[in-house]
Amino acid sequence: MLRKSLIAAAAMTLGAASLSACGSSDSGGDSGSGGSGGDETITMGFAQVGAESGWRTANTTSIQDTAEAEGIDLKFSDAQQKQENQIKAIRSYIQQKVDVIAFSPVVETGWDTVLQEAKRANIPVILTDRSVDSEDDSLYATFLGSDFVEEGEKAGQWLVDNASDMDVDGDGSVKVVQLEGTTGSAPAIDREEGFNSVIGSDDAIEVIASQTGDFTRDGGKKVMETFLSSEDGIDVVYAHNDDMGLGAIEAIKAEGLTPGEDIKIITVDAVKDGMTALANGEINFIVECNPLLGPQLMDLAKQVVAGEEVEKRVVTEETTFTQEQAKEALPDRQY
Ligand code: GZL
Ligand code: ZN
Repeated sequence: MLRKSLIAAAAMTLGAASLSACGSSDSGGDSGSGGSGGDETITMGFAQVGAESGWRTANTTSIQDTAEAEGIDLKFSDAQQKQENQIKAIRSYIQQKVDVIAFSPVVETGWDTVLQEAKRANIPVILTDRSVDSEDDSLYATFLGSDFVEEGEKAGQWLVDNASDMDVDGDGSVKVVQLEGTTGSAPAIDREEGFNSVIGSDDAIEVIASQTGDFTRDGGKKVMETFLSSEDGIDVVYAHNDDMGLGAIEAIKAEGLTPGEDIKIITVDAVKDGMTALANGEINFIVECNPLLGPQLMDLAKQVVAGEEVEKRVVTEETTFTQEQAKEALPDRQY
């Protein structure tokens, strides 16, 4: 469809330009990106993980709004956090001969077969948000998303830097319970790895229990209820996303304890509800994970469809928030 003619056009332009700077979109004439030169629009098939958290909702809104603003014809599916649904959606996009496929892999493994089908169909694939563990990186054009290991390191570093205030029960050790994200997902694996790599420098800090809450509020609440009845001396909760942290807050309050004081809470994402709890003192620290990937995704899609070279890895910019910083940032938060 559009892609083949654009690549042919790009090749002719490059040929005509012979040795001059190739591929740069300011080389005059039709840069080959969808929609600017030709009159056809780019069709993108996007297979989303689900709608499990505030982060995911903001991510979906960013993708849909940007596609509309950029005139990209977006086919969108919600997999309800099931890998088989994402694979079905990708196969349907291959059948429909879309120009480009993008998705956020719910877990890291099990993608090679369907990605090889896309490759055989000559349809480029962009990974967004989460990555795959495939050995063959020719199966996707680029991976746009956060560095989850770094997010875990930032959470761990704040805990180490503030350890003296974290032993709430004064028993000489900072006992942490961990609410893990979806089992097998890149953010869950990497946020645990990054966190452990930093807290290992302080013997007083130990993770006494860890279980998946599947990135949902209900999951976080149920697991925290279990921890509160089975573990003694919990000082800190480390939740892989705000939604599970907010669920933990409900469980902590139901025990008659004060979240943020009797039990300290560290989360990742910085969505509005998380930032509100942080500003109110119920959460102690949040590591941001930026969901607003729409603009970068659509730019990358145009370059990929036009046959231009793109970076294999595009890391999203993000920061961290203390309670004070949350109070300042909240009024301007987009999500
Ligand atoms: C991280 C993203 C995670 C969020 C969760 O980029 O994959 O999935 O941290 C979401 O809130 O459910
Ligand atoms: Zn303690």
